[in-house]
Amino acid sequence: MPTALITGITGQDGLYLAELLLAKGYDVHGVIRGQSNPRRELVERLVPDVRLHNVDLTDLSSLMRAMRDSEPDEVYNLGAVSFVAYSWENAFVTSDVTGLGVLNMLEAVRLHAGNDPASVRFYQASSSEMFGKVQEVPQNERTLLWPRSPYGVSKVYGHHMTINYRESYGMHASSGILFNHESPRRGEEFVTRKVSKGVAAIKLGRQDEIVMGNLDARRDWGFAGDYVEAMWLMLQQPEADDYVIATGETHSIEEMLSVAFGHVGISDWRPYVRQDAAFVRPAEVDHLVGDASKARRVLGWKPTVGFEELITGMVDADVAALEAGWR
Ligand code: NDP
Ligand code: GDR
Repeated sequence: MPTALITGITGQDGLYLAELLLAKGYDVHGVIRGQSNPRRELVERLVPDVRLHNVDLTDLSSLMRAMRDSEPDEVYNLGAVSFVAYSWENAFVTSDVTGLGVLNMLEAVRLHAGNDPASVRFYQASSSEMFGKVQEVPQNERTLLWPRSPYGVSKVYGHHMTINYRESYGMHASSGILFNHESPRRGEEFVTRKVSKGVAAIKLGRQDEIVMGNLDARRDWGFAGDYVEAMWLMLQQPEADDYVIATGETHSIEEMLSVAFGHVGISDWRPYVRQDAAFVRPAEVDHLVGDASKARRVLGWKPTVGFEELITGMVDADVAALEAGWR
């Protein structure tokens, strides 16, 4: 039975990845931070077979202890301060966790693996935010990186450090450059979930409006369940490498609003959406769209959930949760 260690187990992707690996027969370990993490109960309920370790990405010794106690064949580094807007107000902590945290994890893996650096396979959760002010459309693995936020800059650091450890030490370290992926488990601070939850609450008469930022931005949105499959596929390859994972389709925030409101029978969303400068970012990434042809060719990966199905599914899940009194 292979063993995997996941950082970021309490997040959207960590939960889907844990479910995927457990279904494949892995022994799954997860790291959880904080002395009283409010999401521990969720992890214990959804994936009770995962063994949890108290670890923080900023603390190398705690990572080394988790490596020693779990003895993983595969490490998935999903932990990060991941909300782009927050990263301007908290640039140091973002750099510490999302940037230097990757170096800590790579060092823990390298030191644990000893004379056989490739014996532990490593996945780094890189991001389309690294393309930022896009230098070509669509973006692929060779597109010049031009990050536009402290989060994006931190991810570029982690991405290059992963490549550097692969090249310097012969580690089996892969970087997945993932475009936005969503699900009913998405954090409520992100735009798709903010909209799905807001639309559900408006439909049920519990909220009057959604207050938002830039409605012109476009994103390449896929389903998180599909994207964790790509992470696993990367670590099954004989050679480590970097892959863009995306749908290749973009939609604007306005289109997303139209689909979400349309699904609950509201054809004109404009009276329900108010823009507020508080949600507009100091710098924006406007035209992210990924070219995942390498992943299709080498990994045999392709997305299975389309944009409308993704958004309407999220609205349905939020309506059901609100009606059931879960949220
Ligand atoms: P989430 O924000 O849902 O989860 C982030 C995870 O990181 C949480 O489990 C969080 O734990 C953990 N974390 C934060 N700080 C620390 C720390 N100091 N030490 C240990 N763990 C920490 O992110 P997603 O699941 O959406 O994304 C997973 C990864 O993929 C992230 O690295 C993200 O940047 C990256 N990514 C995500 C994309 C997406 O569209 N979802 C696209 C591209 C990349 P806690 O519960 O304690 O806060
Ligand atoms: P993003 O996701 O920044 O792409 O990062 P987010 O959903 O936060 O924003 C997407 C776009 O929507 C615009 N927007 C708003 N965003 C939020 N959150 N709230 C609003 O009210 C709002 N109004 C408009 C934003 O300006 C932006 O253009 C996500 C994260 O998961 C990262 O960790 C990951 O690396 C990238 O996706 C790929």
